[in-house]
Amino acid sequence: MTERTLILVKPDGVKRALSGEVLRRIEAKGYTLVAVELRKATPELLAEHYAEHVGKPFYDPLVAFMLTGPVLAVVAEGERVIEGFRSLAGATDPTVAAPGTIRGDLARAWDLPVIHNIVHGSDSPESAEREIGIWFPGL
Ligand code: DAT
Ligand code: MG
Repeated sequence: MTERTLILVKPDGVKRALSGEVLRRIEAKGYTLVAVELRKATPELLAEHYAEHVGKPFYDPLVAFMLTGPVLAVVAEGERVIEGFRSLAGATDPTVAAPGTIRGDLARAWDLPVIHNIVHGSDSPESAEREIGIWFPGL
């Protein structure tokens, strides 16, 4: 079934000029770009986006990191794109993310309280619908 997912190139990826590389990998895999917008997040928007992480030790550093620069917000579409993009992204910890994945190829451990791993991708159909509504309410 064709579905949609919400992808973010986080501030580390945008700063390192990897937005195009991430879009290239999404398109090369065969997914369709539905929306792409360079945005500055806000604390309110991030509180909604990361609602599941409120109260965790890395929550405040995560929100602070996501405010350090623009993010590229993307909606991509395709067969099983939600799990497909998670597979392209690789494991959360970039040190152990498999080579060949975005995180495995392009990120590494940082000496900071929050992991910098280039991309976000929705983790379920429910998350995708919720997150697309947050970032692209018009879609
Ligand atoms: P993912 O982005 O792979 O879905 P997540 O939703 O569990 O991972 O966490 C959101 C982000 O928060 C993740 O991309 C990086 C950061 N993060 C997660 N767990 C962390 C931890 N234990 N320490 C520091 N940062 C963490
Ligand atoms: Mg997540």
